[in-house]
Amino acid sequence: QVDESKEVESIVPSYACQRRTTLENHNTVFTDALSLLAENAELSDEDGRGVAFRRAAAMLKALHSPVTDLLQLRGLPCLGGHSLRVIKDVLENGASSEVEFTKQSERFKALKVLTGIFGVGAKTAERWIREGIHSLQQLQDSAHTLNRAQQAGLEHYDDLNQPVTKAEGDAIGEIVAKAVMSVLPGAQITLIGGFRRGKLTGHDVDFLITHPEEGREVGLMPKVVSWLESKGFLLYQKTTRNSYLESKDGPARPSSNMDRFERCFSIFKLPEDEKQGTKQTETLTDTCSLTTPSLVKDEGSESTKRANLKPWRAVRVDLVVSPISQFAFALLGWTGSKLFERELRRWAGHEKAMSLSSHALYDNTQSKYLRASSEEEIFAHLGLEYIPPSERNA
Ligand code: TTP
Ligand code: MN
Ligand code: MN
Ligand code: MN
Repeated sequence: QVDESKEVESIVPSYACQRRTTLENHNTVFTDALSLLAENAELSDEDGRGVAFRRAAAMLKALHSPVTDLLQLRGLPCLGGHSLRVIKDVLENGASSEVEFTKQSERFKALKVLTGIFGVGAKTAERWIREGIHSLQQLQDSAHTLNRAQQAGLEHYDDLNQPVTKAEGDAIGEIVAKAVMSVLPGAQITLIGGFRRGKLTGHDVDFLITHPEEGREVGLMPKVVSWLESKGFLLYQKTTRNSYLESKDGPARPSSNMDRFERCFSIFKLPEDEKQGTKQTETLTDTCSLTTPSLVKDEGSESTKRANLKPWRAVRVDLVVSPISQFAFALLGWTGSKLFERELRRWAGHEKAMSLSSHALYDNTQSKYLRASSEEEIFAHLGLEYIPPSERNA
């Protein structure tokens, strides 16, 4: 007796990597609520609950019309009892009481503020909160010594918590390209992460670097970093060398989801003039006010930073270097979304007896690695329909 016209979708596959999820979302009131509960669970070291909320939210993102009645959810996958209660609450009351309670809670607010510092994870934040530290001021007043990443994170807190625009991402791409071409002509740079999926803003900018000749990419990162440092583009950087070749546990079975490429987590100093690029004339007045000597003189002070009157902005940038033989796997693994990646690996393991990582795909039945030089080939190996980056926004 379900009203067919009210049904939002007849068949929705249960793995996010089987679905096309664009940025257009007809169910934001539900997905925002579930995402907040997922975030709270992740910040509270309850990853299982976090994934359950993320899966429920992702399923709703894939629907083509708004859910207006619980009956429409019959037969849809990924909805556990807890998620259904949240959806029901939103449908009946316009908001979820659990979400509202969580948002107001001192604990959640403190976790958000503290993990908003680059270099501070859920565990560290939790420890500080137990000591009564709930704000940046309390942290600064405490006796805690911060590591180099956290010091940089605190120093550039406001900039790093302001979303990065696509224009800023492109400006950084030009700088990275100049650096890479200066130290290894012929190398290739690809925008990855959220911007490759078509997002208009992100929390950082991600790039994958390779060279068409296998082996030429070895040792590239320190050279790129030196070039960037010599030009004053880096406020912070931590380079990790490739640990893939030395590992003993087999390439497709890493001890964690972290891959082992040569990589660099950094904070860029993006000058305003680079950021504005060709639009410089339109924003001439802004540019002039930014370089007024009386304002520049004040550059380091807290108040100036908060008013953002300095002629540059701090932006988080991730750089990854991959050998060409692993490029397709690295590209697929670093394009996201995080849930889409997790679902690809779950599909590979549970449905195909394969192990997928950002380095390789291993077929446990045939006991061999499956090669691929494009993302399309990897989807084909996995028996999945190809999903382009813009539809991986699960
Ligand atoms: P993020 O940059 O964290 O996420 P994002 O680009 O999707 O979102 P945002 O716009 O907020 O920046 O990660 C990008 C992808 O890289 C994501 O799919 C996970 C993957 N990744 C790894 O494979 N290994 C890692 O160590 C990290 C940090 C990310
Ligand atoms: Mn739609
Ligand atoms: Mn990103
Ligand atoms: Mn990133």
